[in-house]
Amino acid sequence: LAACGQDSGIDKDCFTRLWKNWIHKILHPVSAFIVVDVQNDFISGSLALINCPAKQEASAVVPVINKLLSDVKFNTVAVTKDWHPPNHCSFFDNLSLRKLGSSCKPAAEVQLFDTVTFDDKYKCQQKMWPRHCVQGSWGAELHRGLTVPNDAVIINKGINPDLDSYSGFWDNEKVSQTPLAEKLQEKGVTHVFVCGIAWDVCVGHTAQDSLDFGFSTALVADALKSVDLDETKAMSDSLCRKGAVIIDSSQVKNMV
Ligand code: VGL
Ligand code: ZN
Repeated sequence: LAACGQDSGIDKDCFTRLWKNWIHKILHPVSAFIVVDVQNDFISGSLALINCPAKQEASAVVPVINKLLSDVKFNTVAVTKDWHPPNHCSFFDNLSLRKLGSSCKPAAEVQLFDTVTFDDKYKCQQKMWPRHCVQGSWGAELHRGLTVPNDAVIINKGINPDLDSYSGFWDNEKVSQTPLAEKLQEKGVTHVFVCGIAWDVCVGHTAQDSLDFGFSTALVADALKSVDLDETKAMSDSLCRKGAVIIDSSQVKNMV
């Protein structure tokens, strides 16, 4: 086919584009593995999932992810990190730095894990989390047992002090994008496999945006841990309605 492309009189760049954008995609899935927020704070730090309603041991995702990284030849591996500045709007202990929206209860009555709105230019809803994943802190480091490939694309998110970013692609208000979509598109990725922490928060929102960008999207069930099981059910139902599939890590190899 490549030879035919050169001799057929079709312009070479045109043929290369045709190949990359259509023929190769039809013949071959191009896979990306997105590992979401496998960071100390969610595993044994300030926002450890074991202390959240679902009481899940988040470190259990690490060996499952490592096995996939060694057994499966993904075209691209991306690793996201929640990477907040100290004055981030999602931190409950920063509440006094901001003005609450008029429909909110008084600041003195707001509690950890409540949702508030700020009287700022975004006016978006924000859940109050404990201080977590502060840039450069131990809690923001990836779990030491995770084997991150040398060529992994590292995506830092939640950097804007005034906006949270659950997805690895976009902030919560879709004001700005991380480089993730561009990196995947550049490599011709067709199929995305998502895993990590937390299923019902950052993993779910990442999968959602992956679908919106047009990638076939699978969630690797045994490499996911949740904050809350009701929220996980709602997230999972919503993603499945949009075409996501939920698979077991043992199935990944046959889909790449
Ligand atoms: C996350 C809560 C706050 C997550 C990030 O990675 O799921 N959850 N920030
Ligand atoms: Zn966060």
